[in-house]
Amino acid sequence: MRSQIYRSVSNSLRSFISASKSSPLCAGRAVAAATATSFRGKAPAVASFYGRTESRHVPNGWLSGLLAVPAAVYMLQEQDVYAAEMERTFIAIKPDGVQRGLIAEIMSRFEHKGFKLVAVKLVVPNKEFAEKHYHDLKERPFFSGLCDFLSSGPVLAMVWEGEGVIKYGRKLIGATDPQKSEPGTIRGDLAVVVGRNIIHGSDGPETAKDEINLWFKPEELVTYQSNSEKWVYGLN
Ligand code: DAT
Ligand code: MG
Repeated sequence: MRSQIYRSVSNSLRSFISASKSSPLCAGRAVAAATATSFRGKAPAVASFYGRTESRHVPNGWLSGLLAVPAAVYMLQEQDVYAAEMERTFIAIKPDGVQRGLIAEIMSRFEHKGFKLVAVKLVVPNKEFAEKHYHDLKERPFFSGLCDFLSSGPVLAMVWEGEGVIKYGRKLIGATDPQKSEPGTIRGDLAVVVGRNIIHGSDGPETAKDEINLWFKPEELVTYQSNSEKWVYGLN
């Protein structure tokens, strides 16, 4: 939905741009990287627009006309505009992953993929908090032991942002039981048994929202534009 709105805004801009194509505005090289944010407390979303124009010479006489054009329109000139629909997901390295020195390894997999870290903190949750986090599993026989374990030591709580990060984050993590996780996944490469599977990741948009709100205050989420985004996102 958001994506459609942004695409339609982009399309309008492009129509405007092509209408003025015969003017000397197709000049210069520019990279447009405008980030529209709509973080009102609990429902974060970011849309980024990236694009590129080709270099051309600008005859001097055209300069005054050029200055009269709104910068945003100028920068979107003849560009392939990419409207990314950003999501955020909650990822936690459990006490076993922290104690085994796997923080950097795990974070790098998300980072190298192209996802963006927007919140991180090291906390020792108490058992009541762990029970809230795993509330959907309270009927399971392992529930109490699981909550004891999560509250037994430091947990690295994180929020990662990117297009498709909720679903793809789960792919990076791998199957719940490391015996069934594919090699190449975090659990597949770094864990052996289900009771010590080192990492948690939200399993859908609703849980992502709930878990981010449980572990983080809204002001702990950092909205910023990463330098690499213009290389991670784009259309050809
Ligand atoms: P996931 O963490 O992949 O979302 P889940 O939500 O079903 O998996 O379970 C939460 C955690 O509970 C899981 O990471 C490890 C533990 N767990 C799941 N099934 C288990 C089992 N059969 N025995 C012991 N622990 C289990
Ligand atoms: Mg789960």
